[in-house]
Amino acid sequence: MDIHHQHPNLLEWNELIEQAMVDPSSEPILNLAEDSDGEYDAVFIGGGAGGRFGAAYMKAMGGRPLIIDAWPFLGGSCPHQACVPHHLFSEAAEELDRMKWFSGQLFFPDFDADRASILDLIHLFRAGRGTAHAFMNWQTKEQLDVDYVLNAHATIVNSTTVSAAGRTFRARNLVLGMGARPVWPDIPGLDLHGVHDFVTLVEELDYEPQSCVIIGGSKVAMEYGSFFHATGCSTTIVSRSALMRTRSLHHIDEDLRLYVVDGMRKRGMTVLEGAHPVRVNGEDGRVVSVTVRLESGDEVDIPTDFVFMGTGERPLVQQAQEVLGIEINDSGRVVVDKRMRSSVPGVYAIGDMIDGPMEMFKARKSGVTAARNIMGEDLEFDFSEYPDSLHTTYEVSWVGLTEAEAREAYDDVIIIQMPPTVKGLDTEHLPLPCAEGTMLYAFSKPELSGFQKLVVDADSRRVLGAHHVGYGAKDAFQYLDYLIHRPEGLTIDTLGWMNELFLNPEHFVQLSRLRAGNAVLRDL
Ligand code: KPC
Repeated sequence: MDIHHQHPNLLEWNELIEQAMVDPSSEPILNLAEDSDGEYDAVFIGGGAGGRFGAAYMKAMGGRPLIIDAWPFLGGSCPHQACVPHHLFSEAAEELDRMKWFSGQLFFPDFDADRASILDLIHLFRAGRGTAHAFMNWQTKEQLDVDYVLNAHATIVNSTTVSAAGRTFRARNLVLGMGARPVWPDIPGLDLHGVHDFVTLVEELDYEPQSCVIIGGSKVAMEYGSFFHATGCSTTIVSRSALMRTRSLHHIDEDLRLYVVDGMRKRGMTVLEGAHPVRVNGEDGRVVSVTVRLESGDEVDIPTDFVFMGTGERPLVQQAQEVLGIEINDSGRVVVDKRMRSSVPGVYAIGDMIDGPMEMFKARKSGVTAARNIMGEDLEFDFSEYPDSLHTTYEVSWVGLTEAEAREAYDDVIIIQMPPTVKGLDTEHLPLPCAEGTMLYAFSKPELSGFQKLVVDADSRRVLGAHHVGYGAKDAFQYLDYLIHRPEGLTIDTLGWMNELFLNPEHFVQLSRLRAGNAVLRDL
């Protein structure tokens, strides 16, 4: 179907995408300019965040990009199965958590677990995700003027040629952005009905789980586990590593980690660290329990009707490996340099195909980095340092060094923290920190009102790291990241002289100002 001369609105796009999704024999969707027989500057294989942003940037610079994607929509897994549903579920988890703590108090009704349904939220997501898909297609065509072929599998012929939708496309460069898919370890019983990952959850869940065992200790495990548990689906996490101590997360401050994991336990979740899943057991083809070897060596059977896999993802590298002989590292990711160039000349890789966090900023910026290098710029993208976050029933955000890392690297480190660690202070009853989203907790259940820590080098007075559990502060960490990683850094004096918006969630401004007058800095 050639839609280049048509201009579907969002509703029409939505219908077109929906039809393509339900009909496996549906035609490819072609949005190709008249002169599309010419050579492209790059074919972006995969129109997820990396491919879409890379192609858009290239077009804006006067280049000729083409995106090819097997799905009938652009935007990739984020709006379809990954970050968008996760954010919807995490927002629901936050609301449900508040409703449970305040059940029958103030203006809150009695909490009704029957109305908190995982399935309802999945249906809500499935019914609504098409609007994001439609917008991605509309924006990329009408506003960004990028050529694309959707609903078509791309076959790599060589490093300058790709075929799709019965056509052959030539390009000076290929940019590989085919994304990643969840990977399951080799444990007996994973073929039973009732075993899901974040993809099959939104695509296939067909019953309301009553309890859940999560295998793995990843961000996904913590985030989805907190959501399931908040709906009343009693959840156990089985993790080999201590939570938030997996290799994929860096700069996790121990006090922040303890506040987060204790908070999960306080809400009734079972967190088994140092535990190994042995097998998933079934009856009549359905999950009934999981056998787990505990840290002690004892084996226990945990009854459950639902198993959720939070054991990580692997990129889709097979075609590039077989056809191009591209170099892959031990963790299955494409090896690239800081310009996103792979081992094959003219072939770039971006997003979840390469090492580093499987996060949006890396996907989009790696796509843009590939595009700008292809267009002749000499641009490096170093994503070894970045701000990070996850959801439990809280927003958890962090950037820069932990207290322990800072003490290793600097002689004189001070900590600004709320609640402070002072023996005998009885901080369980301290209504601080309080800010957006924690005021009700602060006045009713103060120990639930969050945690924050600022790590400062007392000699240079520079902020080295910031760590926060609460609400409303996550976006500030984008800017804290920028400020503290500038060559001149961010001093406690500059931070303490910012114009805070009353009880700003990070609180760091007010607390920094209380100490900035000291010639010799001290903890607070
Ligand atoms: C709707 C939304 O912004 C989340 S999906 C983003 C996909 S993309 O804009 O291609 O990064």
